[in-house]
Amino acid sequence: MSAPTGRSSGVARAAALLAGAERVLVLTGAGMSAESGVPTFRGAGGLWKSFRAEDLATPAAFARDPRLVWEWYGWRRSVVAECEPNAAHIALAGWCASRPGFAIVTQNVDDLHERGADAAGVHEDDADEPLHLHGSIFRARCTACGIEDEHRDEVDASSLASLPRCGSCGGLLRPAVVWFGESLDPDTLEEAMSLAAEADACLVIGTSGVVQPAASLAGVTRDAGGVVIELNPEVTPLSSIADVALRGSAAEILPALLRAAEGGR
Ligand code: BJW
Ligand code: ZN
Repeated sequence: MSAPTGRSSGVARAAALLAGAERVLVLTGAGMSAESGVPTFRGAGGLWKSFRAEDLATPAAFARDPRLVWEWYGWRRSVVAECEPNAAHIALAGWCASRPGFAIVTQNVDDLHERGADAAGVHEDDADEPLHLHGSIFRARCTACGIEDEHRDEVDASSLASLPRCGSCGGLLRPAVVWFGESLDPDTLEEAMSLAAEADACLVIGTSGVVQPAASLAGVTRDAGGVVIELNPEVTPLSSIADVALRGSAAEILPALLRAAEGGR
């Protein structure tokens, strides 16, 4: 039989690299949730095609018009709440469970990795929570005292007076996400950087690889001697450092890739 070519050989090579890895960092971006129905940011149909980041995803935008920003996040929360984890979230959660060296670091502010773990029947003691580099759309932080907590209540953004307020000090709450120009939570970033440096493999799924510092994690693994595997239908700036680049969708390719990796252990 001749050697496999094209996508199947890419999957086999990537599976072999994953099967040989003790520690794996899985870095996910908006493409991971695209097949669940969550809009991505860039590219055709992306949020930044219809909305200006400067008006909605910067501290200055919130200072200028918190009602507008909350209205947009309220809409996005309702979109995510209607979505279900896809086959990629579920397969990934099952694969990472009970493997202490495997970690998910996500740029996504949705909760589909967590719900994917539920759908895969993963017990919460068996897997680390994913690290959310850019925060969570279902958490809010007080702009006055800094207290942050889960916040899933529907937001009434019809007026300034109706916006959510801090239960402790009465200050205005804001979405607990990381906007452009804001620093990532230092502990979360430090943990992600350590995981990247220690990883034998960094599996990068569904990110355009243009937003820093998240995009630099794959390079940290590579510089420390690990391999990089990219899964994305498009070429990205990270493709050039990928040992294997799999071109296709996360829900289509990831379950098969992880099954193949499991078989090779
Ligand atoms: C599929 C698929 C399928 C489709 N299957 N795949 C160094 C150099 C240059 C600039 C900077 C730098 N350091 C900092 C900056 C500035 C800035 C930045 O990076 N700008 C660049 C855009 C130029 N970074 C910051 O401001 C960060 N803060 C920071 O660094 O603080 C210190 C500092 C401050 C100021 C100056 C210097 C230092 C914070 C970044 C915060 C990003 N926030 C957002 C919004 C979060 C909240 C919210 O959701 O509302 O995070 S922006 C948006 O982009 C969101 C995402 O997490 C992030 C990344 O997007 P992602 O996930 O890659 O999605 P897309 O849409 O871009 O790509 C989707 C991909 O999926 C595509 O490739 C598709 O092909 C693929 N795909 N379907 C698999 N089915
Ligand atoms: Zn407060």
